[in-house]
Amino acid sequence: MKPVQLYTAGTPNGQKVSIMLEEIKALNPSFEYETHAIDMSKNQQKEDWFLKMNPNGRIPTILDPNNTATDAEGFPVMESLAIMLYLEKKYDDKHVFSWSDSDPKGENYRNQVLQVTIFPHIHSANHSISTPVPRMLTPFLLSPLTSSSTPLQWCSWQMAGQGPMQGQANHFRMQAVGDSKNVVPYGIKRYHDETVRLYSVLEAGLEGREYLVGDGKGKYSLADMLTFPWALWYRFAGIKHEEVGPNVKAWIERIRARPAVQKGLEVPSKSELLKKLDDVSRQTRRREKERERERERERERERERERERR
Ligand SMILES: N[C@@H](CCC(=O)N[C@@H](CS)C(=O)NCC(=O)O)C(=O)O
Repeated sequence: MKPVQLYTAGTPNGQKVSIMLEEIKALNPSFEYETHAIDMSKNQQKEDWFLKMNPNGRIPTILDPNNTATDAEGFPVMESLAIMLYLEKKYDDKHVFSWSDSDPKGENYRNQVLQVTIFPHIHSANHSISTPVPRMLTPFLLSPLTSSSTPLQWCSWQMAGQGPMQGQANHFRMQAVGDSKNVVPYGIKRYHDETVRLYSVLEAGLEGREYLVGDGKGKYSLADMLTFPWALWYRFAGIKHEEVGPNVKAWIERIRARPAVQKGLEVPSKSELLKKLDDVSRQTRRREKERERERERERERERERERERR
């Protein structure tokens, strides 16, 4: 087997794919991949050689030299979800990170997938619509029939909701500030609030569960791999610690504990920003504990005063 070629940069979209490649490698030691770091500050993703593989000129992109059915050099895949579905089909044949197509109820699942998949696009296209996504998703999340469609639902939610919205929140906060005269407060607030709303959807989806999809507490799947890197970077988009619920935070830690995830996060290189985010998280946790201790001391003082009064 030849190594799959990965073209990436240290961003959440890139990390989705490097995490999946590391997970596949952990399953199958004969599987290999090679990384090509793309320097986005030099716009390498817009160079001709790159556009031949990915006409959209964005990372991540893979080229699979083991698949020469349509091109002797290999099969190029763009778009993180398409890449992950491709990798899953080709290199996770035991469906460790997904569910089998041979399920007799598969056609129903696919139909449900289509119903829900189209829906989130409405809200990214039309900002005047306030979407009842939790209500739409609830019957599917609760149904025991949906274990193979729910990964796609969550994947669509990620691709059409969390990724674009948090990406815009991030853009307005981190990149648009340089052109401050053009910054529109409405835009900043719009994307921030929408991202916070999406985190509440994620929080509800994780209620009583360890992973997004599957029976019982769920099974770690590509839906988690796809959603996790963005969730990990929430601070980068200006989402505050207290705007993210406890289920999401616990899920982030659970996934981050996986060795393949740790390796995948360091592709193409160790991120200084991620280290800074970690430091901020540690400081916040410390401050939260201090505040909790102070509240406990205040409660104790109150009890003491109550005793003295009696
Ligand atoms: N929907 C795409 C988004 C890819 C994307 O936005 N990539 C960004 C980095 S995270 C990029 O390549 N930006 C450079 C550019 O737009 O030129 C996916 O999921 O793969």
